[in-house]
Amino acid sequence: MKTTNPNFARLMLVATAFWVATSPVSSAAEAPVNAAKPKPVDPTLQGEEIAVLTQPPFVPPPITRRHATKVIVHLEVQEVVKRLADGVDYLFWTFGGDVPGSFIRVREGDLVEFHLANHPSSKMPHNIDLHAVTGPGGGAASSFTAPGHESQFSFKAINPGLYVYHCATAPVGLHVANGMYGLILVEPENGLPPVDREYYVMQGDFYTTGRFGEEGLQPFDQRKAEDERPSYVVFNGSVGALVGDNALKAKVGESVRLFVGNGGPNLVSSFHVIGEIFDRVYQEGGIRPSQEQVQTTLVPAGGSVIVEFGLEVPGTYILVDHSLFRAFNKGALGMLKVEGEDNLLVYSGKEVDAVYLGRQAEAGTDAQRRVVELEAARAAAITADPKIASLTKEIQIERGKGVFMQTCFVCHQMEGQGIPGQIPPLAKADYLMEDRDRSIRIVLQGMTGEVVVNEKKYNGVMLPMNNLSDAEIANVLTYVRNSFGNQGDAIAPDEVRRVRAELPVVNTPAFE
Ligand code: HEC
Ligand SMILES: [Cu+2]
Repeated sequence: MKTTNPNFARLMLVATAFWVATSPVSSAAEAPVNAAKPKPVDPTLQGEEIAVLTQPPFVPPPITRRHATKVIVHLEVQEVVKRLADGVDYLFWTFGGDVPGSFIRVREGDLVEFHLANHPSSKMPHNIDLHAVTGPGGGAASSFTAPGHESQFSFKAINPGLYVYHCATAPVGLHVANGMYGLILVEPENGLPPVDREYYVMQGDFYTTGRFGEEGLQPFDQRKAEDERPSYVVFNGSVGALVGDNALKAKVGESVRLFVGNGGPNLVSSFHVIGEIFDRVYQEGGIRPSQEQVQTTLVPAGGSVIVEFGLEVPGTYILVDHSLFRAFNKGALGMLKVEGEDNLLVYSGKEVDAVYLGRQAEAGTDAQRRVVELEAARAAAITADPKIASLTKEIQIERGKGVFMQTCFVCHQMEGQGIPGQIPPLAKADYLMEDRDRSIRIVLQGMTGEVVVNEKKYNGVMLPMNNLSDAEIANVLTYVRNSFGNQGDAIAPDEVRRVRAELPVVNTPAFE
């Protein structure tokens, strides 16, 4: 039976697939751009088509053709703020707008013409390393793409299997931690055995300054990433991405194939479906079933697995990383809802217990979403009140004084007077007062090079202080802007958060 998916059509990124009768491989004479490097003609290729890409949890339809072709893949990198959990946003870097990136499906022997675009609104250059590519860097060197640009390279899919792709731009760990990974399936020449449903699930670990569930736009935390202490471990890019209304669906009697990836960047997944046994496991994403009747299978970081199972009994099956604190406390939990007739010969019992699922069961409910909206509205109403605003500023100044006395005064001195010729003053400092965002950036990023403050030149080094929280930076700047003869306004933690998010590498010492 063919894979049938009712939601499939509306999720296609590129719904067109077409054939061109003429030879797909242009000769050197027809393509003057490549004149210097004539491409050899591949006699095995017939025709040309545009790849159908899908967003998770959906998978493009199985390939039915029995010959190789030229497949054109268009993938666009987008840097987008999206939900990581209820009330928690994160600036994701994505292949195709989602985490994980769009699913790519080609056939063994195909020539893949890859177009990687980087949206003009991106702040960072990106590239792609496909583990399906045979060649240095897996395409990374040929696909380095600045914002607003597009790169093109081609590769022959000579190895069938389920492969991870990811960004490999330095610092690689950061790009992958921000969500830059996905799966490409190279189907074997004769295809995979038919099943009723196929889905795409990919695990990833996320490192935010705030703890799990701490609200607001959360910046990346370099130290937690180095220590491999994620705040979130999730399937398909967010807590609850496969829960409730977003659960995977199937019916009793059907067979299901999951293409499971692990983007990491750090953790290995112990992938398990509570209440099911994998009839077949294609270990590590290889193309032959290598094991049968498996309970839990390892998915390496930067690796994958294919699992297949039949469904005998209706109910809700829970997908987890069986490292259980990840599942129940950090988000690595999804659901497969199976409808159909009870089969009392196989199982009789009550539905999945809500207590067992804990807080994950409620993720994504309307009530929770509403509470987040109301809390945001309340916070906005409070800050809009001028009396509260001025009291807030007084509190910030007092708190900021504490930060200054711990952190800044050693160099800038007690009265902010600085040290002549070495440390610029903050007292009555024109440079400080000129530009709010710049002063935030100086604390986050540090400062070097020549600077003129109150008509005197300085050329020293101030180290970044990005280990201070948004609130601490807002408070210390509010303090200096309202002390030592300066007359200024308050700087809100939200401004610091915004500036920090605009500088995604700020927490990341350059690795190159
Ligand atoms: C290790 C010494 C040191 C510490 C600690 C330090 N600074 Fe600086 N700061 C400097 C130096 C040196 C410069 C000038 C850098 C240059 O010349 O390029 C500077 C420049 C600045 C500037 C821009 C120039 C000006 O006077 O307006 C600001 C604003 C500033 N620092 C704020 C802070 C704040 C706020 C803190 C505490 C959170 C802090 N600094 C901690 C050494 C330090
Ligand atoms: Cu990247």
